[in-house]
Amino acid sequence: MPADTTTARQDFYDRIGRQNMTPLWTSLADLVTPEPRSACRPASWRFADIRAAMIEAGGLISAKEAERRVLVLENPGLRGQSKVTTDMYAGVQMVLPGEVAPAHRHTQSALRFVLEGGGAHTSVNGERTIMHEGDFIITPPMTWHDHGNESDSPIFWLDGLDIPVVQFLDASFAEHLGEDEQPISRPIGDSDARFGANLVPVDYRPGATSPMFNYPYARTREALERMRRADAWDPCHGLKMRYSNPTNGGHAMTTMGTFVQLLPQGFSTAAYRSTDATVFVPIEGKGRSIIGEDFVVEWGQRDIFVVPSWHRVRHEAAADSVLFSFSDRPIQEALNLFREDRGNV
Ligand code: 1HN
Repeated sequence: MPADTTTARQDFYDRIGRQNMTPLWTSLADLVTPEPRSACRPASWRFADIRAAMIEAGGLISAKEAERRVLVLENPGLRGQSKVTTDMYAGVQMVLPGEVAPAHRHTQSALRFVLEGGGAHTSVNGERTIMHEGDFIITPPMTWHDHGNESDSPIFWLDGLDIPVVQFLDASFAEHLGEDEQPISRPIGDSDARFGANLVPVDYRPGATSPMFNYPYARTREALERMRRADAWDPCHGLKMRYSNPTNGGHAMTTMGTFVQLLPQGFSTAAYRSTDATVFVPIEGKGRSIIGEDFVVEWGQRDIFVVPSWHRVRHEAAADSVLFSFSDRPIQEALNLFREDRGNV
């Protein structure tokens, strides 16, 4: 290209730039890529490291002063943005015996996955539930929620929120109740009684999110154990289940998909990739996962790792293992953007 053309173009770009215009032809190839191209990287955290840092944080600030004492898990490719993937947030929260995390509500949806401890409670929209290891608990948009720990040991859980999605949409609203605890209007176990027995109140009409808010691990684990007898292993997933809204069969929440899978000892999954970047947490077992070309995670119980969009993953279970995971899959499905590649198995 002649030097005068280059100069003329640059001069043009500079002039239109002052009018808030820019040429498409210089950036088109980066805007519309033939495959997902993400700044999100494969990543992993050892629970032992998170736990030690959390105990240290416990000596520096109370749950109440912090409002939520959480260590944010930041994707190494997205530092400074409070993102575990491009559009999802994750953190680990600790509540010490006797502490409370005061009541508030916001438009962001939250999930909790209990990593260690038990006997603490969380209250959501007027109902309290007791948290046990492996329980999956949801906090739908604008539901009041507060946490407290009456047990004699610290409790740790994984928080997953759709913060980057809500941020992108400029749709964040939040309120403090001004009390540590919200008023409780229903007994413990009420939503489980109404919606957890293949029954619904006669005039109930399904809403956007699940009316079940605690999916106890004891029941999840039992279901997986009973299913393994059918010996119907999926080459890519082992035995993988999706947490559902029992009233309409959809995802438990509108923005975050949540899954649990059993990989028996010695099982190696076939390579699989999908467009939903996924956060995994083994709650039982040990093994390793190979992400993309060469990222290897040796994982044990409660470790956390990230598989970015369209990166192949293979899991190898060295012991019977149960993996919880979450992603933005409901959003991608709703927008007809979800894609997966099972490598023909
Ligand atoms: C939140 O409300 C909780 O309620 C945890 O436990 C983490 C991160 C960002 C914004 C709100 C909770 C959060 C959060």
